[in-house]
Amino acid sequence: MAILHAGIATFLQAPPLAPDRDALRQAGATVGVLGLPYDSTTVTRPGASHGPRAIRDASSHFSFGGGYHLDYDVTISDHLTLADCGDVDGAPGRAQETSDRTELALDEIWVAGCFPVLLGGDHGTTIPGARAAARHIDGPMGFVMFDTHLDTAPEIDGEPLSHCCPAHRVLDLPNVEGRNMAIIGAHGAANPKLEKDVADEHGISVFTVRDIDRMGIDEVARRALEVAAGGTAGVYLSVDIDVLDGAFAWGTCGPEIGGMTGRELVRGLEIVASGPIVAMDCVEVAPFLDASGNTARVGARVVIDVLAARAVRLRDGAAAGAGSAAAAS
Ligand SMILES: [Mn+2]
Repeated sequence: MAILHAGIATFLQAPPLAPDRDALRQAGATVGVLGLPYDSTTVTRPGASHGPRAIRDASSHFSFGGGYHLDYDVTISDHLTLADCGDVDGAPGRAQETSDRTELALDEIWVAGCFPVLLGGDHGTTIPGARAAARHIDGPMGFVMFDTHLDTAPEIDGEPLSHCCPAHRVLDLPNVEGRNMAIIGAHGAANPKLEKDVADEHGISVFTVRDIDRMGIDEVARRALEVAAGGTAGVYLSVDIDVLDGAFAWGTCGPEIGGMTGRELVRGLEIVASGPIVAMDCVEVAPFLDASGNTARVGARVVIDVLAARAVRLRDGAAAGAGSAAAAS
């Protein structure tokens, strides 16, 4: 293909397929990409509901050569067969109904033995994503979240599925312990004291931007993976694009100065995704807040990098654990 953005705008030009176990199995899919165009729980600037389509569109810029990634020296399509399962049809104003519909679609992707990739949507997207993962893996689950915010709020004005609550809902899961949860890149003036208290009380490992300055991203990412993978059957990975400094990705609900650099995120993802990741999401890309299109492009790279890391694991024979967890459910 000469013009990279020709054809149907699926993720990395994967074939569009319904989130249906039989269709996915028939196609031999090993990765199911699902969008959740929903931002009804956002407490400030909305727009992340347009994230999935913008990320798909931006992904076309990386779609040549079967997804060869120079950093990893691997071609994604040599080891993974992607299917784009389209978007969940959310229920405007009804977060619970939307979350339930998302879990149903994810169940199909899991039962088909595919690695689920969820494109948000606001950070409430992680709640059905992690709930589905926790149901389908065989044993305790770990959790790594890249985020400027702790997102451990118990509820926001009575709404437990708010985009300020994903880490708390993960904490509520029967097979997740706070000691297996790590947050990378927290910083700044938009973290309520209550959320810090919740993280401390439950023993969540919080690695701030200052920890990254002090220890370096390699050490921070290595420790986060150790926390999440130690004694668990797999790790759920959530990436809030706002973990980056606002200079790198301003098309998001709550960008802030003082965040991670692009290089730190690239390196952090490489290390964390070298571990037993069983499902992932990339959230809070709000394309209308970034007329340049760059934030969506960064979101696409986040997913592509994790897929490249997964391809490397498969090539090197280390992903048997994650694969069999999906196949067994
Ligand atoms: Mn955030």
